[in-house]
Amino acid sequence: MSDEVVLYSSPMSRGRVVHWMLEEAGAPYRYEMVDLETRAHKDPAYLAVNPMGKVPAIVHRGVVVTECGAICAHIADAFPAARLAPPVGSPERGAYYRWIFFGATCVEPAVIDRMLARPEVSRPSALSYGSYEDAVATLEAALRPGPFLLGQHFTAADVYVGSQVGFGLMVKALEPRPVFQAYLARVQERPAYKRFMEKNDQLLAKMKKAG
Ligand SMILES: N[C@@H](CCC(=O)N[C@@H](CS)C(=O)NCC(=O)O)C(=O)O
Repeated sequence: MSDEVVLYSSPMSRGRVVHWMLEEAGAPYRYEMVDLETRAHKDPAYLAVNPMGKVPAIVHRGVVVTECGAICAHIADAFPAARLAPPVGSPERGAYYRWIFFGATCVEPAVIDRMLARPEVSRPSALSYGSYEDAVATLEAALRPGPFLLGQHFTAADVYVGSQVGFGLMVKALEPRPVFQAYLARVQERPAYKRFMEKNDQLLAKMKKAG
């Protein structure tokens, strides 16, 4: 079976996280454009891949994987030569899972709720992230020792959480605290990030020209 990863994505979407991850992993991949402007993500052909009608999704070794955090974790394991995940069962693996899941269940909803200025809820303790302030303070404390979430070793957790920090700062839903800015600058210096950005810009230009 081919080891090629098929990435269904759009250059202005969360699919950017997975595109960067594929470059970090050195994985063979094919980019399938799903144009959100033309609502291609709601076409029956794409809904057969991801019934949520959302990007990104990947198909790898015959299996569909959705959800950016899960995709990053899967790619790290499937392409171990890039050493983007600590060994299964190691103490570091626990921390690695912690920050990927924290990204998905705390950072992302806290940042999106703030960006959308969603009204306060009557029972914040029922929210997975509790309060925006607690989620952001916890993220800052996790990033402060540096250089990466797990210390010296860059992992898939940094691709995922680094992408969220980048998005949060861009839309001003995260305060530009020095810890966030320094971490973002560090992860964006990586050659794989630069390769991804260059390819993403080309895809964006191609999409605009076609549309
Ligand atoms: N939980 C998903 C979220 C994916 C998502 O919301 N993607 C957006 C683009 S950034 C989308 O496809 N939106 C189109 C829509 O919902 O109609 C993940 O982490 O991958």
